[in-house]
Parts: sequence; C-alpha cells; structure tokens
Amino acid sequence: MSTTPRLWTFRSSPFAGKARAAFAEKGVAVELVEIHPTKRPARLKELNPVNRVPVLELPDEEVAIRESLIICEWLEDTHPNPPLWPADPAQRGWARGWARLIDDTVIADFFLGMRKLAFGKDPEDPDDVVERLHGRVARHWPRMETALALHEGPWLCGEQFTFADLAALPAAVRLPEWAPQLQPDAEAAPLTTAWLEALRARPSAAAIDEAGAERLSA
Ligand SMILES: N[C@@H](CCC(=O)N[C@@H](CS)C(=O)NCC(=O)O)C(=O)O
Repeated sequence: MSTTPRLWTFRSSPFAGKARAAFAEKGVAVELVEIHPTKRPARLKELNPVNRVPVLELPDEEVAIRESLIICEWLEDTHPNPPLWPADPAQRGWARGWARLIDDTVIADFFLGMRKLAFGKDPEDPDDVVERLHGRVARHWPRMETALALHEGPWLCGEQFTFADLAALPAAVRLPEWAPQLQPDAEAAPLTTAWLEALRARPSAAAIDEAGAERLSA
C-alpha cells in the first residue's frame, strides 16, 4: 500500500491546480488521480459529497480532505517548512481572508465563465452569462492593486510568498493563454501585472499543467 497521499484532480481545474502547486511549493510528493470533468467516477462522491475536486485521500486514514484551502492547511500543519502562512496572527488572518476572496472573485468568475464556454451553459443561465462573469473580472483588479500596495510587494504579504498568492496562480497561468483580454491593464494596475508575472515565474507554476497518470472516469 502506497504511503503517498492521492490528490483527485483534473488538469483544467483551478482549485485542484492550486492544490497541485501547493504540494510543489512544499516539496511534498503526491499521486495525482486524474478524472474526466464531465464523467466523474462514483468514488469521487464517496470522498467528497458535492462531487468536486480537489479532494485528498490520505494513506492509513479513513477520512479524506476536501476544499483546496483546507488541503493547503493540512500541508502547512504536516509540512511546516517552508511556511506558507505568515507567523504573525494578524497578518495570517489578513492573508487567509485574501486567499478566500481571490477564490470567490477572480477564480470563480474567470474559470466559471471558461467552464460555461467549454461545456455549455446551464438551462437557467441568461444568454450572456459568460460576458457577465467575465465582465466582473475587471472589477477585481483595482482591489488587488490596493492590497498589493499595502506591503509594497512583491507578494501580498511583502517578502513572504503565502497561500494567498498561490490562490491566484491558476489564473496567472491561464489568463494569457485563455482570455488575454481579461488581464489587468499594465498602466492602471502595475502591481497586479507584476504580481501575475512573478506568479507565472515560480517553479510551482508547472504544476498547473500537470495531469495525473492514473485516469478514472465513470
Ligand atoms: N471551494 C472548492 C471549489 C471546488 C470546485 O469548485 N471544483 C470544481 C473544479 S475547479 C468542480 O469540481 N466543480 C464541479 C461542480 O461544480 O459540479 C475548493 O476550493 O476546493
């Protein structure tokens, strides 16, 4: 029986991509279980009742861990170095809040729009749902710019790279490839532009394109 944790994932998923990159940042080995996004194996729902990736199966444990940010917390608890949350409680709380906000805004609007483009709209969606979702992305950049100005970069918490930055890594990699028109304007948002570029330059960015060797589908 393998002692390596197994991460359920698919290559284009931003939340699974973030978890893959978190393992790379920590230098922790992980087996990727690649699923087909529209033909999910029944086992996924047993591990995560809402049938989403990522979910982490741990050897010798009867529980699995769902939610990308919680998988990051498990990594921090079990592999404290390098630390990916600030040591100071106030800074840590601020960084956790930003990690959540990036998930709920930049990632949700950009990738949900891409998913509807690739796999089709839901019956209840308005005709212009993709334009609406993608139209919201531009509204998030001024907020990022203000947050990045607080510690004078290069990262949200200054010199320390944290999970808050990592939350944006999937968007940093996919925006130029998939929707360059949604990128921030370099003059209006120079800090955000430099931050996205710095994210793409991290070695862990390669994990965004990683797909599991083991492929499961329904
Ligand atoms: N908040 C969750 C979001 C997970 C999520 O939405 N995963 C997507 C792939 S990126 C998914 O599996 N969606 C399937 C669905 O919504 O049915 C996390 O951070 O892990």
